[in-house]
Amino acid sequence: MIDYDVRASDDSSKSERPFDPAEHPHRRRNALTGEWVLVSPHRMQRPWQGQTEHAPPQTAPRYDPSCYLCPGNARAGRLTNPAYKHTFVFTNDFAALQSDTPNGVMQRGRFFLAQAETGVCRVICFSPRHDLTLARMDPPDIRQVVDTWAEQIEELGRDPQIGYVQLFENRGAVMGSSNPHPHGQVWATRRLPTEPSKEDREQRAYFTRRNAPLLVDYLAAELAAAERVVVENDAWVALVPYWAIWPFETLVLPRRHVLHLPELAPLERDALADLLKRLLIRYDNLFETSFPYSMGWHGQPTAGDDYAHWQLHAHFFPPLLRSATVKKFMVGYEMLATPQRDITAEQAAQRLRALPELHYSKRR
Ligand code: H2U
Ligand code: ZN
Repeated sequence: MIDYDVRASDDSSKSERPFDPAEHPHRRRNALTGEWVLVSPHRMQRPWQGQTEHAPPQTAPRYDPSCYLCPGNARAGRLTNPAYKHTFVFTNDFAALQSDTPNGVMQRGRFFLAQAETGVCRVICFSPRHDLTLARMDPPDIRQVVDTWAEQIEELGRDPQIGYVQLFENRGAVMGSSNPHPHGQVWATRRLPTEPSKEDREQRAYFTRRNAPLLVDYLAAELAAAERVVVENDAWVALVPYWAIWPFETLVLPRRHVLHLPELAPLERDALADLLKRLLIRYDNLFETSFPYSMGWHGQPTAGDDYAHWQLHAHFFPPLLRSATVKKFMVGYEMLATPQRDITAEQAAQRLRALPELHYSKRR
C-alpha cells in the first residue's frame, strides 16, 4: 500500500503568504456552464520550442475566380452563386444534418442508443469581397451581417421541426476554416446541443434562485469590478470572462435583457456592428495578423417559451497565445482533466484594452 497523507504534506508546505489569484495557481468556476478552469499565472515565463503556425498571407484579391464563395462563381456542387451585393445565404452543399431524416430511436441493451437528428445547415457569406474580414468591413456592412443572423434565427425558428439555431464563424485556417472569403455557418437542430444545454441548465437554476437572469447580474458585477472589460458602447460590452479558457477569449453581452438576436432594435444592431468592429480590430492588432477564432451566438432555444432565464451573448474563442504563430493547444491535461490557462483573464483584458482601434494595416 502506498503510504501518504495529503493533509500532513499540505500542512508542512503551508506558508504564511495569503492566497493571491494574480500569482498563485487556482481554479475558477464558469457560472454559465458549471465547469472549472485551472489558472496558473506563475507559468507565463516558460520557454517555447514547440510548433509554430505559419502566419497566413496578408494579401488576397478582392475577387478570386477559384473561390466557391465569391459572387458569380460555381460551388463544389453544381450550383452557382448569384452576383450578391451584401450577404448571401445558401444551404450547405455538404450538410451535416438533413431535414428529411426519418424520426426514430434505436436502443440495443444498455450501451447502444441512437436518436435520429434532423436539421438544416447553411453557409452565410458576410460580404461579396473575398479580401475582407469582419474586422475590416465597414460598420454598415457588418450591420447587414447582424440582420442576416437575426433573419436566420427568425426563419428557422418558425419551423416546428427545429428547436435550436446555432450561428457560428470559423475564422482562419488554424481554426479549420476552409476558405478566407468572409463567411459563417448556421446549423439548426431539433434538439438542444451540448453547450447551450449546459448554459440553459445553469441560467435556469440561477433564475429560480435569484429571480434575475444570470448574465444580466454577471455583467453588472463585471462593470463594477472594471477589470476584465475590453470594449463597450451604449448597448454592448465585450469582456474577457472571469472563467475564460482560451488566452484571449471574450464574451459579448447586451446591456439590457435580450433573449435572442431578432429582438434587437435597429440602434442596438448598429451598436453591435460598432462593437464587433472595435473588438475585432483589437484582436487583429494584438499580433498584427488576421486573428483566427471560432465565434458564435447563444440565445434562447426556438421551441417552447419558458426562457426568461436566457440572455443573448456571443463567445469568441481565439487560439493564439503569444504571437501570430504560437497557439494554445487543448491537449493532455485539458483533454483528460480540466482546461488550464497561464495568462490570467485580467492580464488578457488589459492587453486587449490597451490596443489601438485603428487597424494595423492602415497604420504607416
Ligand atoms: P468553414 O466555415 O469551416 O470554412 O466551412 C465552410 C462550409 O462551406 C463547409 O461546411 C461548405 C462546406 O461544407 N461548402 C459548401 O457548402 N459548398 C461549397 O462549394 C464548398 C464549401
Ligand atoms: Zn454561450
